[in-house]
Amino acid sequence: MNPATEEAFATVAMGNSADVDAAVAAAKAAFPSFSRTTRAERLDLLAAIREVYQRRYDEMSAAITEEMGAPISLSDRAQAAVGIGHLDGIVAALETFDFEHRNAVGDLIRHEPVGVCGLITPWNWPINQIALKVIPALAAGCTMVLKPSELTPMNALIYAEILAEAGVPAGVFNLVNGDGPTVGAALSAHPDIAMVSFTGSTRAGVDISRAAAPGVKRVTLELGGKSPNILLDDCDLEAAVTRGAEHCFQNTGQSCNAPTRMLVPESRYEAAMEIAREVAEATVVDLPAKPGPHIGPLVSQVQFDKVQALIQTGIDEGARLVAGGPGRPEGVNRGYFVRPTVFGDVTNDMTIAREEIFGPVLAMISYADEADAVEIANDTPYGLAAYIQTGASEESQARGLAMAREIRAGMVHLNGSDIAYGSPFGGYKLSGNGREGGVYGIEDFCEIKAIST
Ligand code: TXE
Repeated sequence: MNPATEEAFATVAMGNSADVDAAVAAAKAAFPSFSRTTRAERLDLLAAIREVYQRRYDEMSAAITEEMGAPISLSDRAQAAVGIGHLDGIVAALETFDFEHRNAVGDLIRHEPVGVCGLITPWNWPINQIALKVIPALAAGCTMVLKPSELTPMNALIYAEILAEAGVPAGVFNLVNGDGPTVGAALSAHPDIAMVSFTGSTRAGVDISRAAAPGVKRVTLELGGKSPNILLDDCDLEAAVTRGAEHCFQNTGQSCNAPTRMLVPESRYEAAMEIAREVAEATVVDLPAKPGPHIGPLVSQVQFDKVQALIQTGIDEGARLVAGGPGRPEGVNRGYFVRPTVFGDVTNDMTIAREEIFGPVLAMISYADEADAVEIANDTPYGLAAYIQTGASEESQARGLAMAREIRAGMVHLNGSDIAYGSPFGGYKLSGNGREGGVYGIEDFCEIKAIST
């Protein structure tokens, strides 16, 4: 479905457990030979994938826009670009990855590919999440079965063609489309699958862990978030609020690491809400196919209903509606478009401060002092990302860094900086386990063997 028009534009077959069995059998048959390939052979393979991906870049970008509604400029600049960025991060890690060494006590320590992997991915940054699993699995020497989100199968089909064209040997990579309860559940429980790597909701992550438990499979999970964005009292308020609100609205709020809770010192709270209101009202909501910096629709009716319900809950629980609100933007009567929304007077116990909304909804919370800010930031069941905005002085930046060490989250971004490709991506608490990207991503797909001689 195209979420901007609510019309189907393609038909894709839904797989079933027999398809999973066939795909797993192919991956199992390919494992002995692929797991013995050399580092150099796998580097060549990744280079070939990069080249074909570059060639089909525009097709990838257009597919993501059509099936999940990201504006084409975001797909070009980010959604499709991360497919190459993560590949480069993994290639750099693979070049020097420590597959075998003798340790300090004289034993031989080997990293070996874990086996046949089940990869289950969501729809919000679809090729990002596929690349973050397929590329390190290949780098480690694993074979695999991918089940992409049933909402975004097209980019995954293009990716499968790219891998085939690049020369990935038959059976190494397999794709089965289908839904979670059928194909996802069959992969999670399959006796010939050694590891499941999942990105998606915490609910599905828990189901997958349960299904995988009897087989004692390795399960890595990248789940939801409710990331705090702490503005210190000496930051440039205009710049920090603008950047924070825009980031929260980016991809229509459908990012696991979105800075959804803005923590503002009491003395600057009213001013910050006014700036956020201006940003929300200046944020254009428009068709994904149009070029420009606007935001597009949510991915589906289900997500639309969820976001609408949570906006209403915010109002019902007494938060102050600063901008936006329920319903579609004025004049829009089809597509899963929602209004960029800002809530003030939010307390951290409100539903909109605790649950992942996955829409363009910013919750603004005031704090008394730094200790209070850290406490509120950490008072969440999630722990994926956090953001800290400081003043320009060295002292202020040092204060930000000291605060970063106190935050229980997998990634902390100071002053708008980004985690580089190759650094670990993942979370604490209900945000998951394991780390994707770079050397950590390859390690996740390896068993470790000690050989005493
Ligand atoms: O996710 P699901 P949904 C969060 C976000 C969003 C909510 C629901 O808050 O509003 O989850 O989104 C597969 N066994 N995130 O319902 O169901 C499913 O087919 C095996 C955060 O779309 O988790 C798809 O491939 N697999 C997140 C994938 O899981 C199962 C990104 C994701 O779908 C399964 C997406 C099962 N029992 C949503 N049930 C992030 N971390 O970025 C579902 N799936």
